[in-house]
Amino acid sequence: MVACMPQYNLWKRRRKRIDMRTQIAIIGGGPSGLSLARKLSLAGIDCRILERRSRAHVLSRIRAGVLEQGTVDQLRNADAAHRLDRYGLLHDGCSLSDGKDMFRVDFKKLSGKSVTVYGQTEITRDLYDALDDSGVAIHHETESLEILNIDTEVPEIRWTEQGMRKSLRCDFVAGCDGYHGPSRAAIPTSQRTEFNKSYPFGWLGILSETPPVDEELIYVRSSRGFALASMRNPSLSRYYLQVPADEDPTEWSDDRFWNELRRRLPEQAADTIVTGPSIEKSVAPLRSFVCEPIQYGRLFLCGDAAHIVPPTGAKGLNLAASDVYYLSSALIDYYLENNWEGIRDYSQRALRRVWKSMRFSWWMTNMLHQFPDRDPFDLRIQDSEFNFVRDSENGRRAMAENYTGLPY
Ligand code: RFL
Ligand code: PHB
Repeated sequence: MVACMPQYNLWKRRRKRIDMRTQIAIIGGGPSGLSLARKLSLAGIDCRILERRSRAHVLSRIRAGVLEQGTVDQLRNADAAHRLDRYGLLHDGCSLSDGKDMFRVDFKKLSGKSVTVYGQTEITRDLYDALDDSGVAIHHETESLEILNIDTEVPEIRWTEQGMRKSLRCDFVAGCDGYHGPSRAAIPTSQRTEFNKSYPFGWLGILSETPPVDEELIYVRSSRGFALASMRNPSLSRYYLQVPADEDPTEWSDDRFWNELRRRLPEQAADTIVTGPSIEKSVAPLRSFVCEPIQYGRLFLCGDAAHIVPPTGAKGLNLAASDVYYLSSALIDYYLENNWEGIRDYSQRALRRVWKSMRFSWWMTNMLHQFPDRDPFDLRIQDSEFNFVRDSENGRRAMAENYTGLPY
């Protein structure tokens, strides 16, 4: 028995759980989780972030590029927009093309607002730097995360980190863990409804260290499929092509990509393409998805954990920012003013705005892509939708108002 003791103590030490306490446990260190943490910490509310991946991995994900004015304002309020203000590109409009002709939608003139082109990777980096300054704890490479007791006053998160078991008790849980994270599944299936639409295609995207084809974005509805010419900065281009949903990106050499892009862009843009090696190439599926409600007990979902839009309207990250606005305001009102109203109504308030962007992204996607199963009637309607935007100032105004962001 005595001989067994050291081994028993070692086992006990290994099995021992490290217990922690915070006000808000934030699951997921993407844009939603990081910006929520920043806003809460500035208001003096204690929080911790639990992120499944390493910081380097999170920072290497190339995703969104277009920010609504409201998103920029949120980042400024969070004192995390110094680099954005310096390097972000203000765009007062964008162009639409049918593959031959091109017309401009003047956001500034039609809606009084602009958008800012600034990569999600940069936003994430800025938020990490800001959080380092405010001393918020971020646990990386968390494994086997479990969300417990969300319908009680003391929810608990358990996980493993570097082989150690950890537990975090909290007042509230923010599920900011993206579409595939565990938060949404913690709401019992009987208590949530999921609305789903998938599209029979994906986007093949590349990033290339070449100057963009134009000063503004060009969305193209070509007979060969949709194409988008976007950018990150004056010497970094981002291009997308509509491809079948199950397309293998390794089937696309750089030359094949550039040739296809040239065939889809209108001539005036195709002639100015500067090609070069791609530094990233991947296929993203397109999906519209909403979970209702996005709160249950003391758990609140934010961003992609709650909803997904196809990227055509550039709304995903912007919706994450509006969810964070509603949730951070609700939590701040609760802790600072003892006011429960925002917490009670979070799902309803956030989803009212989500559904409007859901409609816009679905509408842009429908207007600009080639659908394999469309009949001649559908095709004429699609033509008319595009022609209405081209020919009617009110059509373009509606697009400008939605694209630059509806009010919170
Ligand atoms: P994220 O970015 O998916 O972050 C979720 C985080 O949670 C972590 N996680 C976990 N952590 C702990 N435990 C677990 N078990 C976990 N499971 C997951 C993940 O590792 C991750 O770090 O969600 P978030 O924060 O809600 O942010 C949403 C945005 O990333 C997304 O909406 C946008 O990228 C969408 N999007 C665009 N949005 C725009 O507003 N404008 C655009 O121009 C735009 N372009 C795009 C896009 C998305 C794209 N793809 C790849 C889907 C273009 C593309 C191609
Ligand atoms: C991007 O630059 O990645 C981008 C821009 C506009 C979109 C989608 C993606 O609609």
